[in-house]
Amino acid sequence: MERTFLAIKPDGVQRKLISEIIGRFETKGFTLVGLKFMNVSRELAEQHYGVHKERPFFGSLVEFITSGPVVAMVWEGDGVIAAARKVIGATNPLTAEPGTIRGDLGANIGRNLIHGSDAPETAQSEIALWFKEEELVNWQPTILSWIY
Ligand code: RTP
Ligand code: MG
Repeated sequence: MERTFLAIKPDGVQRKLISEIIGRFETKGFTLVGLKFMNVSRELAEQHYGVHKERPFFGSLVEFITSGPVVAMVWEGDGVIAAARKVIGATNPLTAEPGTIRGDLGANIGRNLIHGSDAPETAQSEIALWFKEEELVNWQPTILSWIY
């Protein structure tokens, strides 16, 4: 089954939105297989956002993601990579659709609450970057037969 990497960014943690955000993926029907509350080192931040290295906002992006604890997660489900991006909404919360996390709860492109992997390749590399294999829990909730 497909897996994706999601992280509640420091603004989501500071604004006490952890349960609100996690709840949206739980109630949707996806399965949590990895979860940790952690500070992000500069090295991890620079690797995670390496694709944006040449962009003007790279420095502030790294500053922000290392500014306080984040909730790093791996979620599992059919089509979860693209579906989670839909649940999250567009990068800029000001244009993100109502009903999405960013559309409902955010107001600033630099403070958009949550990260989600954007493709199968990035999901795979981000999961490997943030989690050791033994930190992931291989399980299937029995309720799954009611969803699939
Ligand atoms: P993320 O990687 O955090 O899930 O966000 P995303 O895919 O929706 O957006 P991406 O293009 O990957 O950009 C990464 C983060 O950089 C910040 N950003 N600022 N023009 C700007 O000022 C600008 N563009 C992007 C956002 O915080 C975005 O989440
Ligand atoms: Mg991205």
